[in-house]
Amino acid sequence: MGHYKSNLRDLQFNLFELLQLDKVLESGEFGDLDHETAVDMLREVKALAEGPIAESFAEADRNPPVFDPENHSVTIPESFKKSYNAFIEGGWDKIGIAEELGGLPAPRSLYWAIGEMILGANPPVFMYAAGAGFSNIFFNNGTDEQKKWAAICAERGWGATMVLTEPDAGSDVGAGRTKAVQQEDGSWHIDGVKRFITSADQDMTENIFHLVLARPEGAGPGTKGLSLFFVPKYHFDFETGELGERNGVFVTNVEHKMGIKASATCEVTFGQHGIPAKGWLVGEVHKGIAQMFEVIEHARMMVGTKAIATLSTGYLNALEFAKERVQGADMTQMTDKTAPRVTITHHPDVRRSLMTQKAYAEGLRAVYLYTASHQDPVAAQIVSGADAEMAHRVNDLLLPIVKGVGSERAYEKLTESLQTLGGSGFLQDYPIEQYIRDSKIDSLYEGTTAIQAQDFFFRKIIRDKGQALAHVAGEIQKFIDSEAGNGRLKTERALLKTALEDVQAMAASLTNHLMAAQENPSELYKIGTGSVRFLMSVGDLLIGWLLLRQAEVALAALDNGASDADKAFYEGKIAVATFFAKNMLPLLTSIRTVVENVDNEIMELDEAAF
Ligand code: ST9
Ligand code: FAD
Repeated sequence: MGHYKSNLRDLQFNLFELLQLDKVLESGEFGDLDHETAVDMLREVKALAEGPIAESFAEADRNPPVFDPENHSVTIPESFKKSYNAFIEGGWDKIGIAEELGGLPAPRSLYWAIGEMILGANPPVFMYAAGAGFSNIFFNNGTDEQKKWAAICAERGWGATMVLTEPDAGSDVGAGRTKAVQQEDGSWHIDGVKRFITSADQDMTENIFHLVLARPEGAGPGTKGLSLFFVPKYHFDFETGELGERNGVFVTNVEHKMGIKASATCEVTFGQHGIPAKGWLVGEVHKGIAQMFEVIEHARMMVGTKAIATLSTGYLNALEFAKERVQGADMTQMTDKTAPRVTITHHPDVRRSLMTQKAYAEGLRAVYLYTASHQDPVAAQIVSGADAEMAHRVNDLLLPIVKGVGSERAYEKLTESLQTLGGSGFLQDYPIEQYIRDSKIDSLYEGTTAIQAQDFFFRKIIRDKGQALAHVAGEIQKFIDSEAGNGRLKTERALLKTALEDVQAMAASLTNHLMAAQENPSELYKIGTGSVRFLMSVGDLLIGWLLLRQAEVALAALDNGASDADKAFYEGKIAVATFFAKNMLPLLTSIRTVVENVDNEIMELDEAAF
């Protein structure tokens, strides 16, 4: 048995019992795709993920890709190539991609459920295989001519990258200095050095195309002055796809990292090795940052799902260990030295820890799948009554939660998974130390948590005039006011009500600072100080709400006579929702107090005092 433990039962529960995927499929929006096919796909991916995809997880971590500085090339370990090929040969990289590119349209919730299992088993497989997804975005944004190139990229299975970051332009993408100079033939020469570029070289695909942000000569400052360019590693015949000369884009370093070592993180130099780095303006329009954000939105969803997937397998590994490890006596017999020794699942603190891990793993899974349901208008209508415009807004609102809260909570709770194993958790004999190393990146790339928190407040709430937030809060309020659970979830609904009020008070408090900032700009600092706490609090509110909705479904299933095989699953759903409501939601009241009392003392403090 490999390291990866999927949770197909919970995925199916979310998709079919909570989010009504059957109704979405019956809408006809996704052609012939029906319940049986969707379930078959999930089962097949589970087997693939737990088998060949997971197989190289540890091996490629211990023997990561090798960089050859002379040839500017990266060699991927053979073990990893097998995992990658297993994914590609199954055609899984084409799920959710336009039919014109050889794809199979699928609901986003199903797409991300499949993604979760691959990302939990071996995240870099999903990342290297993102070429088809990138082709899809290039296809959507390209000129008619470029759409043909996108089809070639997808058909020939080329790798792809997103190229934003520079040594002096990380969070502040608009500080990028890489420039673009237009040529007489309509192409552009790109000149500059980018760093930290994922998958910028590998020896698994015949070509790689880079989507690069660069500043055309004379363009203005900041992100709005950036344009998006298509820059292939090898030139190719635009009609046949046949490869031509090497383009002047070279990998000039590969980083040594804490985790996701199988994923090559590269410095990429454009146009500085005697050959121009030729690029083409995507869509022939200078809308670089908006176009790149189409990629970023998918990538943020991917990062959050990756983190959540890792927490889930971390929890299930910890659970398996805990059920077998015998240590100490039952607490009620702690003074009797002859008392029988018990498995550690008998100890209250181990149970507290396991239930915490379960709550965040399953709660965050519900959050990302609820978000994914708002990426298809037809699904959003069924799930929350949102029309197409509101669905878009809700997805925008929830992306920083999936990414920011998913990554922070997963990393934090994975330390609980490791703790469950005691000293053994610290060893490489078990996967959890690698899970922790591999998941730390999730709160960093694709916008750090601070950036997610600011995006959430300023763009997703204030700029949206609170519309999406009000829609989601309305759904939560409906649940609070309902008779969900037939009287059996009363205490929990009361706790949820307080949590909603706490979060609304935090939002009001931050909004007051924003208004006060018109008079006194330093009031903005208070938003900066409180925004991550606010983001995390909204995350807990959503987790609490969705777990309780799951408990409602579980109670009904038990009332209707669930099978023996399902009984424990449903009981677990009720228990975890109650646990979260009683143990986590009340903490929001104290965070509310902290947020409401944020002052500027730390901003006024001399740096020397830190
Ligand atoms: C990275 C990659 O870290 C790591 C992993 C790579 C793995 C690759 C594999 C990926 C697989 C997944 C993809 C597969 C695809 C599947 C497809 C399947 C079909 N939402 O606020 P302003 C835009 S990469 C949307 O003034 P500043 C908007 O156009 C590096 N758009 O910002 C806006 O204009 P307007 C990642 C947004 O102050 C304009 O930007 N690096 C959003 O100029 C300006 O907005 C980062 O993420 C949004 N939320 O710049 C950088 N926000 O307002 C993090 C902005 O008119 N830093 N726009 O609409 C930030 O995000 C900064 O806040 C900043 C600030 C750069 C946006
Ligand atoms: P900085 O921006 O310097 O941030 C440092 C600290 O300051 C952080 O804690 C941050 O939260 C904080 N901070 C910065 N600005 C603000 C602010 N305005 N308000 C509050 N806090 C702030 N980039 C790509 O373009 N393509 C890739 O494929 C890619 N892959 C990556 C893979 C890996 C393994 C890594 C490590 C990075 C990758 N990146 C990629 C870059 C990644 O997106 C950046 O590292 C990230 O955006 C943060 O930028 P930075 O590292 O320069 O940190």
